[in-house]
Amino acid sequence: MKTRLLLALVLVLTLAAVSGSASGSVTFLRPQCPSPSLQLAEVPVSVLEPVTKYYGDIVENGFVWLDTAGDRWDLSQCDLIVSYTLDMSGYVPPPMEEYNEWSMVGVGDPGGLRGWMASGAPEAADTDPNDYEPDDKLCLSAHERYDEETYDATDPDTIVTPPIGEPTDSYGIWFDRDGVDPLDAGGWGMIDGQTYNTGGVYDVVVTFHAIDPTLGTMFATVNGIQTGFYETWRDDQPPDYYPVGKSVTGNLNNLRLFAWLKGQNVKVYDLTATGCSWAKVLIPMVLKNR
Ligand SMILES: [Ca+2]
Ligand SMILES: [Ca+2]
Ligand SMILES: [Ca+2]
Repeated sequence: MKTRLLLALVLVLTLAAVSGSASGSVTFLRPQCPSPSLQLAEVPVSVLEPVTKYYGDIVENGFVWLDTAGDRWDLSQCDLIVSYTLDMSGYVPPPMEEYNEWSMVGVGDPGGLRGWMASGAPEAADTDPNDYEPDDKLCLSAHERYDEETYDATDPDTIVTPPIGEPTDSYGIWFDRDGVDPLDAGGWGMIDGQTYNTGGVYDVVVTFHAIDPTLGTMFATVNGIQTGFYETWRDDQPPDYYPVGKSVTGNLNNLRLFAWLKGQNVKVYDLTATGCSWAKVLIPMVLKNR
């Protein structure tokens, strides 16, 4: 009896072994060890060499951030140069400054708008093709420091206190759309098509520069003209302070370009920026399971 039971048990075990090996279904359960897994993570990647972005034309009034949400300009890596052609030729506001609209092109950080070129045409309605009289005004502006009184940079790394000079005697801020008289045309720095006879069209270049991560400067040219201020007006000599710029504060490693066009028919063409940028990109990251 014992012999029969033993044979039956051997037979069952043998059949089980053959069946398992034939089907390949025999598995051995073991405790699972922690294993790493691949996941996508969003990280900022810097571009250390200057790159150029072309944003094209802006032909509608309104505010727009031009860089995508994850793209930022980093002044700690290199200067940012913003250029565009401003066309105010179709904009003639009523001849009182409070009716003029100011357009803006510049940079902001997550805290708000930081530095920009403001442009308007407060004197365009009152014009004389045979005399030098201002029409259009282009002035660098910073957060809560909007006008000529707050120009305070004498070179990209030098900020002076108090700000520079008498702002009413300026060069390179006011422009005449039409002609001037011969005496004015012979004055220092008077250039046909650049300071007068502009037609209301301006090639603007603004260079943003960081002194440290939160303090920098901006300098502009308009139709190739640098900005300056006289202590006492003289039409035969360059300005006493020339070129001049304006300080800018903010998170200068985290800037986005913006435009805010106001005024009927005001347009911006060929908006372009060259500088060092970083962008948030998705890259595979090995993350350890706990
Ligand atoms: Ca004029
Ligand atoms: Ca004129
Ligand atoms: Ca005028």
